[in-house]
Amino acid sequence: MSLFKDCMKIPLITITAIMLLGSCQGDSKKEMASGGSSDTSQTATESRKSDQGAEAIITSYLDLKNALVKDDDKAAAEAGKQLASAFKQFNTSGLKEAERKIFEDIREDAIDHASHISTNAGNISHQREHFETLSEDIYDLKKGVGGDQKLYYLHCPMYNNGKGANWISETKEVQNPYLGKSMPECGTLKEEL
Ligand SMILES: [Cu+2]
Repeated sequence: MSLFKDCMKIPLITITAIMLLGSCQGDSKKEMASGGSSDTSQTATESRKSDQGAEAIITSYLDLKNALVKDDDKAAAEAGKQLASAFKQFNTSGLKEAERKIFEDIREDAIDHASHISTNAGNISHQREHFETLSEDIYDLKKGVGGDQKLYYLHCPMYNNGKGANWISETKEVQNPYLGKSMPECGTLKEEL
C-alpha cells in the first residue's frame, strides 16, 4: 500500500510498480502504449481508469438489482459473478488516500456477498438477503469514491417482516428488487446520489 502512495507522486514509477505487481498487466500495457505523456495527462489517465472501475461495479450491481426486480435468480447469479469480478479487478491506484481506504473497507465484504449471490441460483430469498448488505456497500462506494452517474437511494419498508431495506437504482421510479413481481411499486425515495 505504501508503495502505491509513493507512486502517486512519481507517475513513471507507478507504471513500473503496476507492471511488477502483475495483477494489472492489461492496464499497464495501455499506459505504455500512450506513454511519454506529461504528468497532467498521466493523472487524467489514472482518474479515468478508476472511474471505469467504479462504473463496472455500479453497472453489475444494477444488473443484479434489475434481475431481482424480475424475480430472475439465474440472471441475479450471473450478475453477482460479474460484480465480484468487478470488485476484484478494481484498480485503486487512481484513488486518493481517503478514497482508497473506504474502498478497501468495502471490497472484501462486497466480494463475499456477490459471490454468495452467484452460487445461489434457485434460492432468490437468500440472494436477496445478501443483496441487502451489498446495497449498503454500494451506497458507501458511491458516497466515498464517487462516479459521475446519477443514482437514487430507495427504501422498501416491508422487506424482512417490516424491518425494511434499501437499494440503489438508476431510476427514481420504484421497481422493488426485494419483493419483485409480487409488489413492484413498494418503496420510497430516500436520497439522490
Ligand atoms: Cu449466502
